Amino acid sequence: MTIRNDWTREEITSIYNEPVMDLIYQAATVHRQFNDPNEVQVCTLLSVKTGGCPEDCAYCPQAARYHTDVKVHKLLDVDEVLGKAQNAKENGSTRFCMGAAWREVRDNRDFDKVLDMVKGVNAMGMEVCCTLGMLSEEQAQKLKDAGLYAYNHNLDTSEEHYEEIITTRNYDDRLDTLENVRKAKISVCSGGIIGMGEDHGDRVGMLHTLATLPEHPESVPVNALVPVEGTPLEDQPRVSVWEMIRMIATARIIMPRAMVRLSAGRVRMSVEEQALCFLAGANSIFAGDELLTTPNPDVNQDKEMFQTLNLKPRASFKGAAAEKFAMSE
Ligand code: SAM
Ligand code: DTB
Ligand code: SF4
Repeated sequence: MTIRNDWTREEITSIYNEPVMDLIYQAATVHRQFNDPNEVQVCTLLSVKTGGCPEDCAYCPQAARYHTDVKVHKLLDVDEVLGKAQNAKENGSTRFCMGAAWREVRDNRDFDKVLDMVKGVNAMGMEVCCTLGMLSEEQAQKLKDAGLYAYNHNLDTSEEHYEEIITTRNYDDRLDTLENVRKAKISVCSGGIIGMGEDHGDRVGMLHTLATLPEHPESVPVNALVPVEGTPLEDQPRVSVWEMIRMIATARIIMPRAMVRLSAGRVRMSVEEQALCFLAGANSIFAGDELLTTPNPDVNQDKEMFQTLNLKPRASFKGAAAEKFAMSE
């Protein structure tokens, strides 16, 4: 099977709409051709700067304009972050992702601190990832020079639905940042959220944009909206697990080498439901009691799930990204 960047919307629509059993079977088959289906990467997230964000992303508890319970916090100290990274490593994580509630990176002392965090985590031998908002080509290069392995920047939804969710920036801004990340030879992590009032066509549209980029993202997070009180999307109904499965399976089939990450929303899923997501091609989770600001399953519950399903934690620097990008050291 070859890697294709010329998928049409129609092709993706017909995959997405396959009967569930056929869809899972096809995704599982593709998954096995490219990955060890019993391996799941364990990653840890840390919010290094929380809340007070000027953007208006309708899903986000960290936007300053919504009244949520998030505890606003300025940028953490480098030592504190490195301590948490060390903890994450000891708990089996092989990727550490630092998030900041910024619209964009600015060339200031906070950015210098983040560069130090990146250096420190890279020196621990973990894949280091950041999600800091929009980024220029020069800033991407600075992060690369500090040892950044991956950059997360989600498309979140389709281009058509984007303005229903965010008005303070547009889809092209997002795509420009992804291009800047690519140019700096940083591994690209980009996916989205379901359950924000989009229709099936929007989901297909987002997957189509990702799968027809000049190169597929090496990492595609699939999030289920975590509705947070105080945000415009607080009353959105919960998405069914079958919709998560359709997203994951379709992403797996059209971007076979990507890491497909079962991201936000696990806290409301049973082990059985998560197992179906792994069968459909998800091969990564975020572990730890919190994602950035919202709850995540208990670490011990996840350890038990790995035992029950005989899953092996996946090592760092493996797969499509590792072949393309320099490893740590
Ligand atoms: N400020 C940066 C940005 O927007 O790119 C980085 C941090 S932002 C919190 C990272 C991602 O978290 C968002 O793109 C979105 O996909 C996800 N996210 C935020 N709030 C969420 C929620 N309530 N449910 C699911 N995913 C969420
Ligand atoms: C992604 O797609 N999901 C993660 C990670 N990338 C940065 C973040 C999910 C955040 C969920 C809401 C919160 O905890 O604040
Ligand atoms: Fe800010 Fe990112 Fe939240 Fe949007 S998603 S409000 S940019 S922290």
